[in-house]
Amino acid sequence: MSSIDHDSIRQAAPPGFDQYREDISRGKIETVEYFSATVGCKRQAMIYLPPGYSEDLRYNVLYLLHGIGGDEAEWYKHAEPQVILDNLHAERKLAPMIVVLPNGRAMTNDRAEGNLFDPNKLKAFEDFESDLLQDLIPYMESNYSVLIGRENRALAGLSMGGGQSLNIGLGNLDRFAWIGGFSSAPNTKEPELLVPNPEEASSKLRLLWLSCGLLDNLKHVSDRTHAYLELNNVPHIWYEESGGHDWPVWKNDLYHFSQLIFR
Ligand code: FER
Repeated sequence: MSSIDHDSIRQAAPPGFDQYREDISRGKIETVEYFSATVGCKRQAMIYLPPGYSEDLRYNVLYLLHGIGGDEAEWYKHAEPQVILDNLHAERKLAPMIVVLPNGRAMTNDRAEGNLFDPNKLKAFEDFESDLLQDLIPYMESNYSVLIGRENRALAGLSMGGGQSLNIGLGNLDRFAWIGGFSSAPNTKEPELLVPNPEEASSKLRLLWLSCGLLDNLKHVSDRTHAYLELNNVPHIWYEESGGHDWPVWKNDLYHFSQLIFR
């Protein structure tokens, strides 16, 4: 983390970062189904394969999580991550990586409908830990050409997915070395529970990213996490950005976070 230039990261992505460009190589987006023993049914995830994806190589994997109002297609529908990532690959700014967009609501009906704050639905965001670790990651590792070390796995997400990424990632540092919380929601554990052993976390993390829009009503969650990390000397990127609880912020986060991982 010490070699990172924080000030150059904490700037808005350059104009055009999310605009479709002609004449560049493109990745592929596909939807897969995997059996979840956690939930007891088939579940869906979307997958971005980078330009030139080849079974002859092995790839890092970023698991990128959605918010309370979304599902596995939320990032795709609102942020066109494949455009941002294709552009970055064209500029040679990304390490080879597959990006997986899971459905973080681990329950039989995992659609974002009805009362999104229903206790069963909130619990499903917690149950996703088992779905991710026991079902989806093994599915990816047996069906795609992926690297399987902790340094080859990143976990990030927005809002509920930011809370999930911090909770699951920091709770499983043997599985993830690169972790990002974008505008993390109140499902984020209290700092003392999130990082009970600051020294261990500091030595294992390759990147811990915390960001939030200055106009976001949930910013107190990120503030509290950042304050604890600061106090306990856990290296992390802290990025207070313009904007609210909204897509321009999360697209900007994806632009920056994706360039920092697997380095
Ligand atoms: C809450 C407010 C917002 C909460 C979750 C959210 C679990 C999630 C917002 C989002 O994902 O966009 O009190 O509690």
